[in-house]
Amino acid sequence: MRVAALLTALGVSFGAGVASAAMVEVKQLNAGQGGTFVFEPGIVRIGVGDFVKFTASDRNHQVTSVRGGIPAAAAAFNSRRNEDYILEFTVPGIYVYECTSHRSLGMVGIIVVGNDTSNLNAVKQVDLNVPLANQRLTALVAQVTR
Ligand SMILES: [Cu+2]
Repeated sequence: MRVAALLTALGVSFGAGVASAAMVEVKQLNAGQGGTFVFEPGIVRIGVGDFVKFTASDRNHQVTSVRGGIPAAAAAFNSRRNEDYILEFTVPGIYVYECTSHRSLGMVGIIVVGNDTSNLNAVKQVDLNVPLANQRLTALVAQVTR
C-alpha cells in the first residue's frame, strides 16, 4: 500500500489500461475555514482505489477511524501524531474519522468512496459522546447525499 502510494506520488503509472489513482489531500489544522481543530476539507469524495494524504500541517494531530463509522468490510486505521499519513481506500462507502486527541474539540472528518452511501444509516448512529463533535459530524453527514 505504501509503495503504491509513493509511486503514485512520483507520478509512476501502473501500466497500460490501468486507470491511475488520484490522491486527495486533507490537512490536519489548528484552525481553518470550518473553525478551530479541523480537517480541511472536512468531507472529500474519491473513487475506489484512490488515496488520501492526511497532511500533518499543524502539530499534535492524527487520524483514527471511528468505530461503526466505516464500511463493515473496511479495515480500521490509525495514524501517528505529527506524521503525514497516506491511505488507499479500496472498499466503497462512507468513512468517519477523528483526531482522537481533539475529538472533544470536534475534530472529525468524512471520506466518501465510490459515491457509495450504503452505510449512511450506520454512520448516522455514530455517537462521539461530545456535543461539538456530534454537531460537526451531523453537519458533515448532511453533506454526504448532496
Ligand atoms: Cu488533533
